[in-house]
Amino acid sequence: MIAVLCGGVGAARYLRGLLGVMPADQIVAIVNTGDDCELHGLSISPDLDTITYTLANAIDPDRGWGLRDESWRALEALRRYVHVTPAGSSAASTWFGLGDTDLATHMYRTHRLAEGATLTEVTAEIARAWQLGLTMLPMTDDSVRTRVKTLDFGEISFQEYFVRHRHGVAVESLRFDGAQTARVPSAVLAAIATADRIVIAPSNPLVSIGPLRALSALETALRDRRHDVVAISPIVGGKALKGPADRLLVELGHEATQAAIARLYAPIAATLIIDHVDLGQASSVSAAGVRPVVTSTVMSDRHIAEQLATISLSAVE
Ligand code: FO1
Repeated sequence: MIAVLCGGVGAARYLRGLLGVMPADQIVAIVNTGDDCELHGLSISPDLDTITYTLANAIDPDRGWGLRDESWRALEALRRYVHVTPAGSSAASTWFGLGDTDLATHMYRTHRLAEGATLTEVTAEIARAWQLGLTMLPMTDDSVRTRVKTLDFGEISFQEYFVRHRHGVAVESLRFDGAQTARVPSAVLAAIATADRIVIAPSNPLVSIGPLRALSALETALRDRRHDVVAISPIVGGKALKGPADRLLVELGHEATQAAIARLYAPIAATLIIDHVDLGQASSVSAAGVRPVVTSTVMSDRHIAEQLATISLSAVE
């Protein structure tokens, strides 16, 4: 069995590759919920949804989130109420794109949580409905929310930073609200303890993998398996393929280099997979105490994603 620590888009593409090279029932995806938010009374879990829709081949390929062939009538209808909304109310806010068919997923999740189901249970139901085959586990059933301290707007939610401000504002620090008391489900800890390999998907190490590591039981479990943990760098040639990882690394005192990724992951991963273009940085990865493996990490098609998956499975010595 392979356990994969996941954020959103990069993880979803990696999992699609992994599904091409090994049986789905041998894969456990452990997914960040620090990006989760509550809007219009709905419980939204963006990383779980991005993985679900990608693996079901239902994702909008251009946006990388939400459903393909989506319509936006509900959100457009909400605009009618903008001019009557009292100051301080977010009742008619439309900055977060909730498509008409995507709403069904959030409605189902919200209703089941209100009925007393855990997020783990609801996630399993959603995965079954989309016939994903693999096991998808949220990192916790408790509330953990990534909070972003910005220079211009003070502390805001992750989605306000990422979507409302298009991750274009300067960040001073991150905080994972709730992580100190959140419990890690026993299924997550069992997957980490018994997996043949643990892969850290090419996700943002600070805001996607950071929330998982902020759960001390999960961090300890990973440290115990360090030798069997392979991380895939989300940085290629000093840039993030998607999202603000490069910028955040610099703003938060690291660098957008493989050495910086290796230093971040050194306590929990013995191996780091980096792209060919960064071959020259392999020695700096070794200097951080992590074994570099060099291959193509840009998953521009399914074939490369499968190749990367195969290499990640054999990368542990
Ligand atoms: N990303 C955006 O850039 N703009 C959106 O309006 C947006 C809406 C959205 C709705 C549901 C959902 O599951 C994801 C959504 N995302 C949107 C993606 C999400 O903000 C990010 O991909 C992740 O949180 C970062 O991994």
